[in-house]
Amino acid sequence: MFKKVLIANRGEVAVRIIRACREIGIPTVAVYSQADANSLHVSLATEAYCIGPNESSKSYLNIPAIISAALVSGSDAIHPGYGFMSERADFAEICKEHNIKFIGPSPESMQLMGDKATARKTMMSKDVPITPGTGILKNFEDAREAAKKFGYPVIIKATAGGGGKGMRVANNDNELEQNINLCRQEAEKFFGNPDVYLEKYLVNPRHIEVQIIADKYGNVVHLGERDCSIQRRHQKLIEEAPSPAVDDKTRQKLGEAAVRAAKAANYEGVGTIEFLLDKDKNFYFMEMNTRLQVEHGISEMISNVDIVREQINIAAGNSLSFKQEDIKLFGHAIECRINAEDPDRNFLPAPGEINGYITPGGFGVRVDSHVYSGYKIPPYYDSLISKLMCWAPNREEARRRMYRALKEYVITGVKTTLPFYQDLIENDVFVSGNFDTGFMNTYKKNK
Ligand code: MV4
Repeated sequence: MFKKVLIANRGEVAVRIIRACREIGIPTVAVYSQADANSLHVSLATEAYCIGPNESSKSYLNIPAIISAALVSGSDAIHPGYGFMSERADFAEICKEHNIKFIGPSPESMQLMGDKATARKTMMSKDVPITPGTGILKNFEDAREAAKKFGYPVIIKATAGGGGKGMRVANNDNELEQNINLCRQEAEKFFGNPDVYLEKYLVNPRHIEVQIIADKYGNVVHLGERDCSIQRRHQKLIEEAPSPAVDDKTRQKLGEAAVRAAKAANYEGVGTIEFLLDKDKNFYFMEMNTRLQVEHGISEMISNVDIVREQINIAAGNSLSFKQEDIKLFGHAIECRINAEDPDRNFLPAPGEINGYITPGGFGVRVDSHVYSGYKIPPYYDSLISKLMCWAPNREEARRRMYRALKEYVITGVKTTLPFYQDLIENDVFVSGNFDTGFMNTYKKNK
């Protein structure tokens, strides 16, 4: 096992990882920006190093500072959490050069999945269903012919994009030409790679993702799916596991496809295969997230697998401690991402000092957070305060437990999204479970 693990992250995920390390018995190293000196991850870790000023670019994205902290502290592994360095193949490579284990997949798997056109080709070769689409576009004529074949609408995607960045929908030939040009310009500017390709555009699908875990010996196990359809501008708001739209047969097929996808990428570690699901229960590979995800906790609740503990174990070279047939999914879990944002002002970030804080509790309730009463939410990073997760034997009981927990939760001093969720959780469409990625476009708060 590792001697010491450095956590190259902040906030609730840093706390989550420190807790897992402590339970395994590994000393931890926190790194923090000046703005985070009073953050919980700093006090919970065995040691802590300030790695730079407030801005992420000078601290949590500052590779020389992070590597220096790892070397000075004698850390033999770095956990990147999510965001920041978590999907940076170049960072994983630098870790390797310094004999530090990057807790995640190899730089090669990250690169393969980071390029969407290559990822699609890889999936196709392993019979993982993908949406009808093209390879990298060579000229406009090819694009127009492909669009004619698939039928409008089509979506133009930057091969270097992902998570909703670098994509545009086109409804006719005119929009196609315009949007290909815009998409190429943006892709060049943001990713340094102008390559784009086309896919047939699925209108309001569900976003379904499958959690997988792979060890370095080629064993891959999935933990079922999460439904993340309720999102706003590609920010997930509420997630649940299992999906109300996935029956046992579809779950089996999704799981098997996800395992094939991970094997195709020669994947090691924890990862997520993202699919779109249409009304006829057809699913299509979208992308693979080669990191621990924010919403991993709801999969933990229904599978009883400690995903972060398992992730660290695998990175240390151990084999998976269970087989697919050992995984029995039980019950239903829902997560609300509680943010310091004003839901009445278009979710405008609302940093500031939390002056009162009472968390909900009780059976089946979990709150993952780095905040406390008196904590000042800095304006420099994302505004996640906590993840409130509720488990129950079935969806309706989990939903009612979530309603109860949301009503118990007190956060004062800053505006939060708690009232938004208290309303959403009672919404008829949400109650029915019959929603898709278009949900937030039609959802209106009825005051
Ligand atoms: C799509 C799509 C429809 N058709 N691809 C957005 C995030 C990225 N992972 C893929 N995305 C989409 N790709 C085809 N061929 C619709 C989306 C999409 C979406 C996907 C999941 C959750 C929310 C979304 C919101 C808008 C668009």
